[in-house]
Amino acid sequence: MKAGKRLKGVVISKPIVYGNIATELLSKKTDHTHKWTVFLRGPNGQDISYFIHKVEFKLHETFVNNTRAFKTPPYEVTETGWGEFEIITKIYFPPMSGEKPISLYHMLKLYPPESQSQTWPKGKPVNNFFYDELVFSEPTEEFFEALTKGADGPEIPLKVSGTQVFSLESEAAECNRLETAVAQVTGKYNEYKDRSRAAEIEAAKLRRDIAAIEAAQ
Ligand code: SLL
Repeated sequence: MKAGKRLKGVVISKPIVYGNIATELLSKKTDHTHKWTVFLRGPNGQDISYFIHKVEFKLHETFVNNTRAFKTPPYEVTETGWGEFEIITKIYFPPMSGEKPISLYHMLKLYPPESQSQTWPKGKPVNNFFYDELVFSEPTEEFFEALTKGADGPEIPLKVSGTQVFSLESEAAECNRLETAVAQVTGKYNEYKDRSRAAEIEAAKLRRDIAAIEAAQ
């Protein structure tokens, strides 16, 4: 194995889930209104540390020591606070990977969606999670080894359960929804195309009629 040699044509992607969960503080001793946790993890809750060197969460500058770094899981920060802001999660990969760090931008959510704010049960957590994939294009041989050896079991769970809100099942349902939408759009497109053709034929006929009338005058 030659250090740093990249594997041509090889692409490996690793699923991740990141985001935050927040609960309202019911007894407010300070101006802090919520307790929240921002995290990065595998969609199945599985270990992702075998291809990660370090994770940094950059919080709003109103927080003490606002950059929090973790070399081992869990990659998460729990805090209390009073406001929503953007958190930058910077993922560093092992030096032998030659990969640049990746930054994820996440809006910390403390409040339920506007449309549900009236009916939201007191104390019910607010979730704002995202599924994403880290894509490694032409990894180094050493990183390839690490990426493929470390995986423990399926990377996305089959079914939705508890906090595992992304699953193969939900992915398939999403694909179905997209296919239905594409079919609807294609149907509408064809319908308009037919109508537009009919209108063009009609317009051509009218132009001919007008020319004939003009010629007859
Ligand atoms: C806002 N633009 O005004 C945002 C900023 C900052 C939130 C939100 C600090 C907590 C602490 C905290 O919650 N900052 O004092 O430790 O809503």
